[in-house]
Amino acid sequence: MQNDIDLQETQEWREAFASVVAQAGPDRARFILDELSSQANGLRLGWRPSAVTPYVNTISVDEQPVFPGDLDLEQQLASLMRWNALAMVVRANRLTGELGGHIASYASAADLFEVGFNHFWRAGRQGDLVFMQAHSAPGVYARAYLEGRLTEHDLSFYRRELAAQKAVALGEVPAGTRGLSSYPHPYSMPDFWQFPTASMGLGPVQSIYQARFMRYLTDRGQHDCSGRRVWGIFGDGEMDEPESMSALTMAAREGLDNLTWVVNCNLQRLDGPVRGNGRIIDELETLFVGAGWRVIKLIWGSDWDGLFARDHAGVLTQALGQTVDGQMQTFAAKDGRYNRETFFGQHPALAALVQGMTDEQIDGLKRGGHDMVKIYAAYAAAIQTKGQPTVILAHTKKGYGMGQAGQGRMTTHSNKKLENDDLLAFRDRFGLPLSDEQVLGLSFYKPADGSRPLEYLRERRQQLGGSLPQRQTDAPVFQVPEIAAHGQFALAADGKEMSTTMAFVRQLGALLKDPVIGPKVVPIVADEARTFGMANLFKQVGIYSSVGQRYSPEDIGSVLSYREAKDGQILEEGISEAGAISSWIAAATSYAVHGQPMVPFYIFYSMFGFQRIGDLIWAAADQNPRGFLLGATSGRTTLAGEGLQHQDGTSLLWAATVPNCRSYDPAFAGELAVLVQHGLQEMLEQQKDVFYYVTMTNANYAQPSFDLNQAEAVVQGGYLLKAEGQGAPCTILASGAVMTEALQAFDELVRKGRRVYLYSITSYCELARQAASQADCHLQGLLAQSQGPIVAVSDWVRAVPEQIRAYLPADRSFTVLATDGFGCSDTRSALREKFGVDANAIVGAVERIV
Ligand SMILES: Cc1ncc(C[n+]2csc(CCOP(=O)(O)OP(=O)(O)O)c2C)c(N)n1
Repeated sequence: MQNDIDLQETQEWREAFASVVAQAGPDRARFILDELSSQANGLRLGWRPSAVTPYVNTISVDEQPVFPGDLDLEQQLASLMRWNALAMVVRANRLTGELGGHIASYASAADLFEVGFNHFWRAGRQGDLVFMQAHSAPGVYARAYLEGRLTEHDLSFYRRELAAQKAVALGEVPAGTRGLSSYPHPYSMPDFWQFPTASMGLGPVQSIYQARFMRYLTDRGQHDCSGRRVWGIFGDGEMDEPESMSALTMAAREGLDNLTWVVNCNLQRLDGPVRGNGRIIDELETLFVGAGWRVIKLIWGSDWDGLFARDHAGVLTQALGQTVDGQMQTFAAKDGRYNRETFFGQHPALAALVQGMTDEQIDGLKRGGHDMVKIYAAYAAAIQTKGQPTVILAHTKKGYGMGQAGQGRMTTHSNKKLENDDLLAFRDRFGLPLSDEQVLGLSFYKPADGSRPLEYLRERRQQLGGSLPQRQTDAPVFQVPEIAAHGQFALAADGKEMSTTMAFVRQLGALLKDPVIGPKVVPIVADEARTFGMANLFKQVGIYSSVGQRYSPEDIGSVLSYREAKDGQILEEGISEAGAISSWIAAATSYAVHGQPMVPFYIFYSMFGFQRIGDLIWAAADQNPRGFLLGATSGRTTLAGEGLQHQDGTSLLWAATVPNCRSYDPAFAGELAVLVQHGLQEMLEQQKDVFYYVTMTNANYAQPSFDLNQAEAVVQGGYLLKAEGQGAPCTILASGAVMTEALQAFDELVRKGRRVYLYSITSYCELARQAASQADCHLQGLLAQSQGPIVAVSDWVRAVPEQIRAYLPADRSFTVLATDGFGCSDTRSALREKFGVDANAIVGAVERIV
């Protein structure tokens, strides 16, 4: 900032501008500023307006709507939530220090939650999608308790899901009592939590794509979501996650005014301040404004209004604007006297502002995120915003109300135990109707049924459509067409050469034409559609764009023309695997979120799947998704020239660790067709909570016709492909891309006088899972059809085939040829020779054994 070299001139400009605002109004004032700005740009002054506005509320006192609720009652209720949440965590940790839990986060966010719950967040299938900060979960449970959705017994099993089951079995607690999961986990509490947020950054990115997917469903005429909104309550520290920031511009570009984020800026994360030497609210304001969001700063509570009104010289705004967050945190931790001396004592004009206020009153000055009236004003403005998403930057104190024990303390995040004095002080601070005994015994508190507070709470929720969070899973069943309708070409391939990727794309094209299932299919790509030969779908079904196509594409006359359309079906997410999987999650959970089943097929470079966005896949699994992940160009040696960053030899191992993911490595188009058919039936007809990860490759080779009698075996993990020859027996297990090597080895060994059994193993994972759970398993029956030592060859790491070792007959030796290590750039044959997975290596391995 330059020094003012002519104070008088500056003052004249100021006055002139003030008079424009006063005489001609804000529109004219904005116009003049735009004009001046464009003049400055024309003169190349190198000037840009700052994206940061003063450290005050965006919504002025005059713009503030009247608070429509019973403020006293809502504050009382919030205090009860605070207490019950705290008691739940402290109780669990008195029992055993192992359980963990958080108090300070919800303590800072309680009012932000309460205003949402009482006035904005609508429940039900036409209601809102609310992403709730994970470590504020105790507060959400506390509310469910007051609403009568959870019992005192449930609360006493916070973070003890297994103990609750045992206690019920032993009759120690009433039937129906359940443990409460640490964080929002739909998998653990399927009728309660909707969206997992425990892995920071994944809630924010998913919330954006959920909002966009609602637009997609609406624009395509699949389901009207136009009345629904997405809300997200996130932490300011969480904004450091790359995923949190990854789709901000997309949300603005798509004009997602159905999306509101509330970032709880308590200025602290786990270890300490989010920006000790800076100011997170300013930083986020710049970022979000730059990305195209509306930013509403909710910084100060109502009791500051008078101070600002008297601050004619702007010293208060200036002093606040110069206080870094580390210092602001210290002000939160210290008492009124310290704040008077250290903050207001900086300048006589500041001191004058609080003259007449007691230290207690100074201590009680609220930050905006603790003032329900201000919060209501911000939320109301957010939902009226048109054409852009909104973020509310809410200033709060971490550990609000925890006094000496935690408010603003450096260590408050992990504080889960409070001393007796602190508990009593908490009671007094929030005026809780609890005796000393109840406080020290950490009794949960619930007003009597029929009492005004509880009636009010229930009325509010009734008005908003019922309780939240709430997950529903009922959805219509869709009839899947016969496999012949979309996979006949693969079943009767008759030696035709093609890759499994080509086969899949052809099948997908056919499925898209099915009158029932076709519209439900959601093809998703992250800028690799051409790589996988999907360009024909651009024309066939179009690429979704909320604004259609505003240009004439260069290839307009081509049959493969790049066609964007408002009712386009493909989600082309650009180079964002995090975005593409988030879209996939939105589609794969649509049956639960909207009661409208959709079938997403996300086709990606296999290497950039589990390895790149494995945690999002894990978060997806938590939501019981239904859909297909297709790892194209998979395998360590099949992608040839691309080198070690592209050659995927591990995803099948990752996939095996995800319980509700069925992973497959088909070798032939017919197998792939069967798997897609079976997956569709499981998801759409039987409504099973499963999702599929299926590998595909780009190697062209002869595809045999497929005998549908083997379909069930393909699904279970493998089948005997062929057996020939006379002589000493041997068995080869092969899958996916290296099946071609196994076929060559097969011929060679037969020629050399061996009896050879060749299996196509479509899933080691499925074979092993079944073998681990039942003695009479598919693997056992399968191997009974063959004899001799077993050699497994895989384009994946050794650990993939090794999954079945423990379940093999004791008299059969088992040798694994696999591709552990880094890939490199060369031809397929060179790579297969290097890793020892080519036909020669298979023959050699068999011959070495016997
Ligand atoms: C990906 C990931 N990394 C780390 C954590 C552990 N963790 C849980 S809460 C937290 C701090 C959160 O700070 P902030 O977002 O500011 O929220 P606050 O609790 O202050 O409201 C951390 C690091 C996590 N849950 N997820």
